[in-house]
Amino acid sequence: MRTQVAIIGGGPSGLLLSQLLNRAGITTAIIERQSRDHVLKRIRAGVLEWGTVEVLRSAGVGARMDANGLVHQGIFLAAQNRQFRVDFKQTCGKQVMVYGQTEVTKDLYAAQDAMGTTIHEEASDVQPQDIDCERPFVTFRRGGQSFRIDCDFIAGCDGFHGVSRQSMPSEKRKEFERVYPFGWLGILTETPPVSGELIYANHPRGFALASMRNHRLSRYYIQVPLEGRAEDWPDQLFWEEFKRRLPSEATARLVTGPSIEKSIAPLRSFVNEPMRYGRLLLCGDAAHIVPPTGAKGLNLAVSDVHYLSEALKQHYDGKDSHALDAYSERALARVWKAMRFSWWMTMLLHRFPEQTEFEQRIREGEINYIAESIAAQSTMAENYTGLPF
Ligand code: RFL
Ligand code: PHB
Repeated sequence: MRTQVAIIGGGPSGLLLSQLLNRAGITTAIIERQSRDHVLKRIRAGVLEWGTVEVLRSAGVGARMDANGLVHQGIFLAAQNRQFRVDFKQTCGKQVMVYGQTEVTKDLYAAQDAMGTTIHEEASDVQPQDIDCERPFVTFRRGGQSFRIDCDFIAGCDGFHGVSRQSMPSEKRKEFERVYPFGWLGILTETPPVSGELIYANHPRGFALASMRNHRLSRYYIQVPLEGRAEDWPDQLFWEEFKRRLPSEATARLVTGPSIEKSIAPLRSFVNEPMRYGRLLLCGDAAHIVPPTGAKGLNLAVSDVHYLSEALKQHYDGKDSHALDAYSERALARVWKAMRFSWWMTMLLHRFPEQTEFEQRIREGEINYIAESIAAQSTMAENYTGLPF
């Protein structure tokens, strides 16, 4: 088999890259470890920056998002039983779209099926080969058979646990990492959201987030110790803890119900530099991870894919390879800004195990400062709604 760009990983990065390249007449093949069903069951991101919205539209997958997504022009921050609104429109003239990653992925699968792109699902032993040569290839096994795809480039879109990053020689790359000493317990529940816009709450017992998927489906999170498992949290215990951490003006409106999904996610900041080695180019979680507090992971994956698809288009148009050579540096410049913002939101809003009363007061002081300062709100809004790309 031969294609121009072999894409390892059929999550949002891989599917979107394939879609943008196919629309420019560049051929791709996607190799995914899991079944489509499995990929679509993973409940993850919920907030799209406007730049992401525009890239999805330009990829021809914006129709359902525009029909069903919720445009939000602000968020609430809460501490000490009070909440206030950060108005995006007023402070930076921008907005975000609340539309789940599951739906984005569903739209991308449908578009790729319509394009007739080959997606090799349930592939095992996936391996990028000869990445430092002119003629790289990918090998894998599927249904008891071995396959080989020859290509010009390999895009490593296989997430944090993928094989792509690991196939770069260790002396040619550097990892930067911070692991946080807590996780997020998330539930999905068929109840109306407690608030019209997201609430990010700091509380001495730990962080809480009230998010949503639509007017009938809520997504709520609480900070939990890493030692526990989701099964240790019966719904009633979750609701008790969630209620304690939100301001009472919100909990007065809270509708509880059974959870239809419950999982714990660890929090990590991670960057792999560079994002290219030879003919292997990394995108999304394969190259970097942010804690979900800033809602940046999927959005960074989309900006990487945008830069890479533009660079590959220039290369194949016969113009030049400057953009491809600059890909890693360009993507990393934006990654580090989102890394900083996600780290800052995480530090501001969470309770750390060794945290003193002094540090809790400092956090409350900063949140009170943001409540009173348009300058601080503008900075927050500008970063949350997404820096330009
Ligand atoms: P993915 O989604 O992990 O997809 C990678 C795909 O590669 C496959 N794979 C392999 N395929 C072939 N061979 C191998 N050896 C392979 N190894 C792995 C996997 O099966 C998978 O299908 O990475 P991608 O495409 O880069 O997309 C990144 C996003 O998924 C991620 O950044 C976001 O979900 C992060 N995130 C959020 N991002 C936002 O922008 N806004 C949010 O509000 C937001 N909330 C979140 C989040 C992530 C969360 N969790 C669970 C980590 C909330 C949570 C709780
Ligand atoms: C979500 O809805 O899953 C979500 C929203 C905002 C975040 C993280 C997750 O910061």
